[in-house]
Amino acid sequence: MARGGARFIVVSNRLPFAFRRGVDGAWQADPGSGGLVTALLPVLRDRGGTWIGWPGAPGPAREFASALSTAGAKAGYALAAVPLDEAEVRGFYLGFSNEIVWPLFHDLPSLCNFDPSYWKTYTEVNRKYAKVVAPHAERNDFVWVHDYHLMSVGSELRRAGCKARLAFFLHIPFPGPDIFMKLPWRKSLLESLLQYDLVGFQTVRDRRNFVACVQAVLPDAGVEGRGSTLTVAVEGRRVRVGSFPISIDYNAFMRAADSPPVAEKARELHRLLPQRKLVLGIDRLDYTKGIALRLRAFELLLERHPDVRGKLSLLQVVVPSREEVPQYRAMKLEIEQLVGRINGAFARPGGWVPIWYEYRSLSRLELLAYYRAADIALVTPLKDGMNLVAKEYCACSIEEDCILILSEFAGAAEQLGRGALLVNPYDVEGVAGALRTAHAMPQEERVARMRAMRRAIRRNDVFDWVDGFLRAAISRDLGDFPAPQTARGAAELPEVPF
Ligand code: GDG
Repeated sequence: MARGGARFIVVSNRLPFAFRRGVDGAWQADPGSGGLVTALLPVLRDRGGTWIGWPGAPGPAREFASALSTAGAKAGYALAAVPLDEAEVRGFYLGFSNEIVWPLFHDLPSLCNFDPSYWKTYTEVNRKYAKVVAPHAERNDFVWVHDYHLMSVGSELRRAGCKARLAFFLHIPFPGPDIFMKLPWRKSLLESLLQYDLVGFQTVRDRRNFVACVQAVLPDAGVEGRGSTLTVAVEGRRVRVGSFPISIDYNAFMRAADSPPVAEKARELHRLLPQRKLVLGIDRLDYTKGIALRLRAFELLLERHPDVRGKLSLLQVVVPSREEVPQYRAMKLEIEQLVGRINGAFARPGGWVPIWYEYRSLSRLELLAYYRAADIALVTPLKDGMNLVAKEYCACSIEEDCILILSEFAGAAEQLGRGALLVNPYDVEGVAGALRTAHAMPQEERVARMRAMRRAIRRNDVFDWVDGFLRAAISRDLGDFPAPQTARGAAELPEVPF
């Protein structure tokens, strides 16, 4: 039951439900199970909150109304849909979000398609989200907007006269000025972000980059304060800017990894790999993940160090994504050619196969069993906001003797850098060297490193992340909203099914 007072409104590109048509042709909603939903659920329920987003399928809002109210009643908070037509999905989602912001913010400006029509549609669609949000958001309410698709929702809400408290969190990195200045709409975008009361980033580096861009583009803006949360003073307003590294539901992952079905599946994998160490890579098919470079590093390891042949196998899972885009199809082909080349050079009939490659999405049970079975995780994105796979792997390493090889350009490196073997993903010799070090690392060192990482994640899990963000949002005269620590109550809620 909702308590009185300020309401909590979450806005994200997609609603946290998967919509599918039932046998009668009507939409049905299946709940998502990510850490973000789990962490926000207690606050949403406690405050009588609303989650607003695109259902992820074309169609007018009325078509989703019944599925949304049934799903909302079960979930314990309200849902509201922002319907998008195909042209909007093309310009706003596939276009501006994925062809401009995604590559630019991951430091790959040469992959950007700065089509001016994308910016126009992005602004219009952000206005559309704001129109759905506005009737739900009154003066003391708290609106938390998520991610790069929706950077202008705050300014559109202000333009519509919204007086609610507005906060924004960016899940991907924020680039430095050298890269950001290439964006033709850099000033408008920064001005939009500065309409929020709080702007949150994954890492101190992202926050620094943002402040440097503000200073470069808006010389009249003043920056005050020190420590983790700064204040940008602009046009008489004060905007808090902080870093809030996202995390996982550590206890839920640890418990699930310890469950009999996961343990059995992990044992099954080991039976298939007697006397061998398993190196795991799990990535969505994307150019930011550095999959081809990682395969080259593995190849180099096998070429230069014959002693590891037959002793290490790489299990590389690539989760299908955006196969309709030619660039992604080409990337898939490159990965598959490399796997073929490496296995062709080193595999022997009836014996060891260097790379096991799977192009599919794993079930939750398989994912956890792979985490549990792997001796070494190879997480080498070229750039990543955080990278939850790295944290989930550590949480599932319940024997505490596994090794994480982690890109120094993943946000997770800021918290896990003391335990992980940090690598530059562009340096194939360095990655091959880290694999060799991992292969030879004594048990004592493995345990010490893994314990340090598990401690860091346990002490800052996803509930702490929600608390920290809300605390920063309310620490300045933000009245009665909402009691931080409520999120930790999630431990008493039914577990999200794996
Ligand atoms: C953004 C930012 C940031 C992966 N493969 C399978 C599977 N997964 C799950 C993992 C993990 C998630 O997907 C991927 O984690 P990311 O951290 O890459 O999250 P994204 O939402 O893709 O990315 C990123 C994040 O937001 C959070 O702020 O860390 O930097 O890009 O949870 O477990 N799950 C299943 N099968 C798979 O095959 N079931």
